[in-house]
Amino acid sequence: MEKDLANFHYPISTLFPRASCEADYEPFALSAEQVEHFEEFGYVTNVKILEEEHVDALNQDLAEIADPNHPLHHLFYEFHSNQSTDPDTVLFHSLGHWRISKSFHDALWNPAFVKPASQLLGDKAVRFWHDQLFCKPAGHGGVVAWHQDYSYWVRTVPMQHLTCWIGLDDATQENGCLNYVPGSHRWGLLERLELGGEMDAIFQQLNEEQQQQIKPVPMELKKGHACFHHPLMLHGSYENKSDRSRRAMVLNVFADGTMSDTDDVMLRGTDIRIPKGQALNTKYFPLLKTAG
Ligand SMILES: O=C(O)CCC(=O)C(=O)O
Repeated sequence: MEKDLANFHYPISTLFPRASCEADYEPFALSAEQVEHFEEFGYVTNVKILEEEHVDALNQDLAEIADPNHPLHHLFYEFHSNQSTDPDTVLFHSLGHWRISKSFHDALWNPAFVKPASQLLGDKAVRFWHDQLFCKPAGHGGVVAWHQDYSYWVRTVPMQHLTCWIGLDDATQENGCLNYVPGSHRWGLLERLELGGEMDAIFQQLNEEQQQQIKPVPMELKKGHACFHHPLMLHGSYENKSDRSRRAMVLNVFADGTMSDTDDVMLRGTDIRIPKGQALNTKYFPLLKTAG
């Protein structure tokens, strides 16, 4: 019988280095300048998270779980083989693969990820929220429209969330890398829109001053490298018309103590519920690192 890996709240393979005390995390710490950059601009980039062997293992698992006939397919929270609203382009997007693949499961506890995450959350304990895969095939990869992550997460309070985007291919402007609008994390919460829809749709919600400040910065990154962003950072990515695929894994976390603000389903595509006012601390939201 195949297992639901959500039942394991620790790494189950030897793929990633292990950290059992604060000193083990230190080699992976961000510098004070990197943390300041995050606070000022809402992001920090070019953080190495994965070695070549990790990227290879993750890409191998990705190829297996992308098959809708995979025996554990029912454990995905969401699985969109194409979330693009443009019939001529493809955007693969999934959530929940940490329950299915050992390498994606163990990547949550990778100290190269959790140490920077805890620093950017103010040295608080880090809890897993959910994972995502965003893959754009060569030639006809679709856009991810400009958006703020927290606009999809308002059922969780307070806002103390963080996103880590990790390249599983080299990401460049040609193959549709992620783009940020630095400083937009101070613009307040905007309305959520269709992720695979019209690229610039959200700009209609901005005032004139904000519109003038839209100077997107492309996050060109070598595979295995990451950028972290604030939950209100305006971000999106353009089409992939190149001859290279652009695969990425995304890890979403929040500071321990984050609570449900709804009695409805917490994660779309599941029946996972946390009563309003209670902390998200059940088996679907494992603790990844204590405060440090
Ligand atoms: O991979 C992309 O192009 C979009 C990623 C994204 O929206 C996110 O990390 O929140």
